Amino acid sequence: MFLGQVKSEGSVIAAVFENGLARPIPEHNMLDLLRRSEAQNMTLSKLADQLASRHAEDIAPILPIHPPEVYGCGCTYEASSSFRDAEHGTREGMYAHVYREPRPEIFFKGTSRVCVGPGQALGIRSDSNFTAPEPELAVVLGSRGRIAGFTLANDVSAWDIERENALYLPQSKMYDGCCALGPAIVPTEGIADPLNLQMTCTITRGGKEIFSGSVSTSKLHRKIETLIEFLTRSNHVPLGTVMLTGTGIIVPQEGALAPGDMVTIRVPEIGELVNRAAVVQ
Ligand code: DO4
Ligand code: MG
Repeated sequence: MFLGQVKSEGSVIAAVFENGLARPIPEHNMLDLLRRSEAQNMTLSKLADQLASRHAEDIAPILPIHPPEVYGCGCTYEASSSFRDAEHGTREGMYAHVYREPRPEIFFKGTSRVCVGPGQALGIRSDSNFTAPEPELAVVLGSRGRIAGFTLANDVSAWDIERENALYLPQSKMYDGCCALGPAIVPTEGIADPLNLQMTCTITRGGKEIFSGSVSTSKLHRKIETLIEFLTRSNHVPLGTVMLTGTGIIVPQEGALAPGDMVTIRVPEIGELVNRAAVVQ
């Protein structure tokens, strides 16, 4: 089942997506639905199916959830840590250390304010010359770190700013439009093995593909439960928090995002997240 949100008569409401159409869930947004599924001890899929209108409408999906908090995990794939060590000018092996050690890298990515949904503009900082998409599997958390579902994320980041100095990481990671989520949330019960998903990413410019990459989530070097355990240690994240699990696809400098570029991230079991890049002034 594909769950998400739509805009209807000026309000954001949850919906079930089927065959390109939406079955709205009146009087609930995705956070309400999550809360209610826990209160009623019912799976998200069962509750959504029970509450969704029988009448399917042609309404486009928007941001599938308005997360109160978003976190990113880093250097969880070898490709990300070795790329960053190779190009970074500061401490040798800093990223390999994080890849290897039991404690993962986890950073605050922002709130729903910086998130964009399918079809919305991804941000490029006005002071960055090398902003890259980071295609990632994202986990939607219920209360007490329970996995409620999975979605796709683009942890778009200003790599030149991160490269200049490691202490600039928050500026490379957090700004308007820095996190795309969607197109839908697949409830936990709908993904047999989150560590066996094939992810692809393409960037097209003027209709021409300038980058294409892929990775299997089997290359994720951590258990998702371990990432959640560190995230929620002494940090009681609220229901609806989204955690990005790190990128395994690295875009070369030639693929640095330019305004108008279209970024597509795809996992067949979750869908296709498509966003156009735009400079944020
Ligand atoms: O330390 C830099 C961030 C790494 C990251 O976001 C990733 O590996 O996905
Ligand atoms: Mg990332």
